[in-house]
Amino acid sequence: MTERTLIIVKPDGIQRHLAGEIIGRFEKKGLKLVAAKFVQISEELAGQLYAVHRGKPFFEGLIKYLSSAPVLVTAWEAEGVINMTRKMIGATFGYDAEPGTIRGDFSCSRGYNLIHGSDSPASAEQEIKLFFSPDEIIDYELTDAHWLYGRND
Ligand code: IDP
Ligand code: MG
Repeated sequence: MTERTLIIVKPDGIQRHLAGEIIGRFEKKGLKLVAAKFVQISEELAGQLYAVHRGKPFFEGLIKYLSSAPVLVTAWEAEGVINMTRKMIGATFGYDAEPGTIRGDFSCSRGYNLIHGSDSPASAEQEIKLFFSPDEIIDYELTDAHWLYGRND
């Protein structure tokens, strides 16, 4: 079943000129970009995105970090997109993330880990709603869908 996920290039990703590199990985994988916006998000919105972490010792710092500078917010669509993108993103802390993953290749930090990706269909649906209205999510066909998603069985 087709799924969607919310991917955010966080402030350090933009400041470190890695937005193209990060987005390019998902493009080359064959995922379908369905929404995008470049914004500086408020502390309130950052708090909504990270509501599950409220009360944890790193929460205040996390909110300040995410709202401190612009971010690139995107939504992607594909069957199994959440699982695929979480694997491509890698473990939460840059120093733990495997080489070949985005965090493993570009981050050594605990909290400054370049990218957010939804972790379940339920959180993806909720998170996408925080950033995009339904008319900002574009319905279109990729011309190479046959070659990207083809099956031989
Ligand atoms: P995830 O981004 O891999 O899903 P979560 O556990 O959902 O990781 O944490 C959300 C974000 O909070 C992380 O991406 C990271 O930026 C930050 N964070 C998580 N744990 C810590 C910590 O122990 N110290 C500082 N920042 C943290
Ligand atoms: Mg998370």
